[in-house]
Amino acid sequence: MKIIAADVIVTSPSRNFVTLKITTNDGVTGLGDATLNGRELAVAAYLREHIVPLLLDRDPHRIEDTWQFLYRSAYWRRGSVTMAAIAAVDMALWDIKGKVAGLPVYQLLGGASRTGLAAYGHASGRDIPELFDSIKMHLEDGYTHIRVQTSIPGVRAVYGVAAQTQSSGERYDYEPASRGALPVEEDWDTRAYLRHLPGVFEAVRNEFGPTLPLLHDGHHRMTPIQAAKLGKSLEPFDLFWLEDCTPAENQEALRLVRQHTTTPLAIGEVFNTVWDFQLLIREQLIDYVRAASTHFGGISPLKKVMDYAAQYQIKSGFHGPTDVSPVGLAAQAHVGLAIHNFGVQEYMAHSDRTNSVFEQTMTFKDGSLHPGDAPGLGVELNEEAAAAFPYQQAYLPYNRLADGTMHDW
Ligand code: KDG
Ligand code: MG
Repeated sequence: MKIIAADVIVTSPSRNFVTLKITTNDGVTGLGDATLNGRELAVAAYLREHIVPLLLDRDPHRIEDTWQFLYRSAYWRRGSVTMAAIAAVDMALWDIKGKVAGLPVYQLLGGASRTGLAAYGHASGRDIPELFDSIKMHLEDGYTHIRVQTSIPGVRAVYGVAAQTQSSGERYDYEPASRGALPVEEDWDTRAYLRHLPGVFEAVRNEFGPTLPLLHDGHHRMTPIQAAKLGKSLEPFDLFWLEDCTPAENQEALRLVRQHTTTPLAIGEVFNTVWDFQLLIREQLIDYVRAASTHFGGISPLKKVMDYAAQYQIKSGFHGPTDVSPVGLAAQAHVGLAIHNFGVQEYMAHSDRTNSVFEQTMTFKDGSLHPGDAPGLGVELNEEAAAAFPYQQAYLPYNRLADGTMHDW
């Protein structure tokens, strides 16, 4: 069996997605997600110009060897563009292997360790009543775990907070905040945030009781001591996790945070490789691995990092916002179903338009996500539908402090 074609498809049904489609001489096809939000075309060019020519005539069954070849032969290792491109190849080859075997990918990874995946949804509100409505709506939709993000007095727009009131069944996408030639500028005030957030969680606990697993994303905005203070002040509200409390570049910062708080920590959505987690796992500085199959080199390294994490009782919490395509989401759902140390899956649900382009076997029922039992990943790309939605330039927003200083978004 050999690869005879590899095509890169860029489509924007509700947002931009980059998909790699590999075809074999037997007519089997496999899909991989290569979407890098805001920098999509860099990955599309990397694939088209530098990877597709290397794939032709290769044996699609040699997944590990192809991964190592693409990683090592580039010499210039790691980085989000390179790793998203390698991820797409890895996923597409697992998809093909599953189709040839007649098995869903999770069966090839060791079989199901559970009946389905617990998922968390994104509740948000510009004030407490709106936040409560959003939490209720997510509970009605079946979510068992809820991420809580709120506005902050004095700050105009905050990451993760829908700019409009949400009603049941209606989706929101805060990323990118707008499409167009330039990214949108937002503002930020960490001290106001640290003062406001504990009261919000207190109100949520008073309203929804002690048992509901609650999550929060700090989106890389705090210094180590600020993160430690937040973790400590949230302890009475028993969070399931506090995510990205500090910027990921300084991993040693987590040592300081850990010394001060027992609030569980999740980190790694911007990490690209297994090596990025080495220190954090070995020193047990985190509780959840936030990698996404798409930005992390695919299914193969995701399984490896989780096997390493298992030795330290660290669990998965794979990154699943809507900028991870249905192909990327399926890829990590197969991993999540198979591994023993699954924690929770982030699940925002894609728009109907996205789902009309990516036809899927994935289901979300009674709070449980399942990738389905079709051979391979369980996603097919409707190329005719995809062609109706051409690429649109889109950027993520960015932050400035009151005095104009750039800050992490
Ligand atoms: O493209 C950026 C998003 O993937 C990121 O901001 C989402 O932080 C995020 C999350 O936890 O889903
Ligand atoms: Mg996040």
